[in-house]
Amino acid sequence: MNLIRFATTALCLASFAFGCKKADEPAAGPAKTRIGYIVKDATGEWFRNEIRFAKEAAAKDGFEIVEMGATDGGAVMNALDSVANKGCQATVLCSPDVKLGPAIVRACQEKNLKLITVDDQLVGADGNPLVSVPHLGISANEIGKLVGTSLYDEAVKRGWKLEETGLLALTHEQLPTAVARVEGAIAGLTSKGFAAARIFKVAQPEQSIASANNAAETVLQKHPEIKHWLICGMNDDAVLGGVRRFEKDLAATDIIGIGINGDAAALAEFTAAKPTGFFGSIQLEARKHGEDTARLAFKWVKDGVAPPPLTLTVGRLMTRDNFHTVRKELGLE
Ligand code: FCA
Repeated sequence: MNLIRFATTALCLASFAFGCKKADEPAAGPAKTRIGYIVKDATGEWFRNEIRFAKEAAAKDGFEIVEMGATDGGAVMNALDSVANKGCQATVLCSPDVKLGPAIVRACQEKNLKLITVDDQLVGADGNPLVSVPHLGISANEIGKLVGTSLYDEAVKRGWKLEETGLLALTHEQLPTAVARVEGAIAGLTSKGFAAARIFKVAQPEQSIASANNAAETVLQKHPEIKHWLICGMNDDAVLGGVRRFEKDLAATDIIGIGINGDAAALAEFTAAKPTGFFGSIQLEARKHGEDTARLAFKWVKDGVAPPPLTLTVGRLMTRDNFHTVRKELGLE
């Protein structure tokens, strides 16, 4: 009898426990919010970093990133389709062609996809920035100025005669941020008294090391009278292309190149056994770009809070002397 009572009680308890467990199980809740992250150069280090930091933010805050690369206009349209089909209600975008602005905005409206741009701001038919699309980018002109004044300071430190010194400015007119960076560098340099007559601009048609390398060639051939060279461009790749070409004909000590981004390629220059012509890079806030754009998009979807229309980030000069410190302070090491 006792045994039967015990067994019955045990059974009751077991079923009670089982019942409780069932009641405790979370009801199949909605899937996590998904945010698209579409970039013009999915294998490029800058963009790998941005996506890595976006994913870190997503993991912390409980949402998901759907990443895609898009190297031309057609690919951007396909990527917008894809992220919408995968359930994203918002996407971050760095377009390979900023002039596609109005078409991109239309496509996002049709898909009910909220849009934030990162790095490269879209422009309208009139060539002006599309201010209706929230954007997070760099303060391109200020960062360029820092390049220019830093180039000047280092030339003076090396005791170069300014009459024998030229600036190779690698330009990329299709992209407003690239224009603003290079114009800023030129403004920074001339604000210190550097002669405009020894500023040599040349266009790099593509955003690549090879394209900058070819462009640099033409300036080098035309100006044998210049003994020392300063080099600026839109980012580390541009300046690296210029530096590598000039190093073929000149001693690395006669070249001061300062890039922008703080890519691994720049760090490799700083750790090379002997100093190269690539003197410095402006370290940008890669973590902020990735994390903040992803979080702003998430908040927009989840809480209906629209992102600020424009956020501009700053940069810091780093050279072989201080790059670890700068990167640690920015949470990059
Ligand atoms: C542009 C450049 C990148 C990086 C970013 C902030 O997209 O292509 O290299 O500088 O702006």
